[in-house]
Amino acid sequence: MSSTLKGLVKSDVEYDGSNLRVAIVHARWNKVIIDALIAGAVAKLKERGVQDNNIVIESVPGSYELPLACSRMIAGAHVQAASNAPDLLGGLNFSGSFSPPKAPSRTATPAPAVAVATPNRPFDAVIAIGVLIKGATMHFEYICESVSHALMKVQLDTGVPVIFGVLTVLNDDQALERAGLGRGAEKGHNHGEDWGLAAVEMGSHVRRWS
Ligand code: DLZ
Repeated sequence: MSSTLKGLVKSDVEYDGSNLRVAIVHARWNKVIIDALIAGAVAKLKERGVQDNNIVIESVPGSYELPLACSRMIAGAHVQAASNAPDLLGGLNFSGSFSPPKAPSRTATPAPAVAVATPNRPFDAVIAIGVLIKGATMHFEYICESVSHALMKVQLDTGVPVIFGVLTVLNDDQALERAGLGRGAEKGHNHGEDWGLAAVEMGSHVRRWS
């Protein structure tokens, strides 16, 4: 096996995503690059068996909005899941600023015995995708710093993996190369693919650890 000094080493395990539910929340700034990153992430989610109806995609204006969107999507899915399928929440811990899930309504559809591909199940992982390109002012530094810290806080507060799919680059070419759209002979590597794989791996780990 060849060894590389830098970059991600492929896992020996092929994680199975067939029973996972994953959200992708993306910014709309720098949309051409964003679209390629989303396509890369979705391709790898599907390759690992995540079903179409278990991939939920939402957009927000810019990267600064990503942490709140991730937080609310995680909380919202838990609340919906609680009212639709209470037993699916059995093993989950809530911490931080979560309000407790709503009590299930008496008329709710009886919960399935086994977790299956259903809308409203809690998310096993969320991928936050944004592209921040340095400009002439300090905007970039402030947004990068606050977004990265806030996304880490969301995953630690909720216990749901939040994959850091935010490119923080110095120019357009760096962004294009990291989305597999490089303008030179080398198109670069689409990091969205890594994020899709990371979501399945972390979603699987957290299920096992819960
Ligand atoms: C304002 C701004 C700037 C200058 N640059 C970017 C960027 O490169 N990538 C990105 O995702 N968003 C950018 N934004 C928008 C902010 O993230 C945010 O949407 C606005 O400040 C509104 O809160």
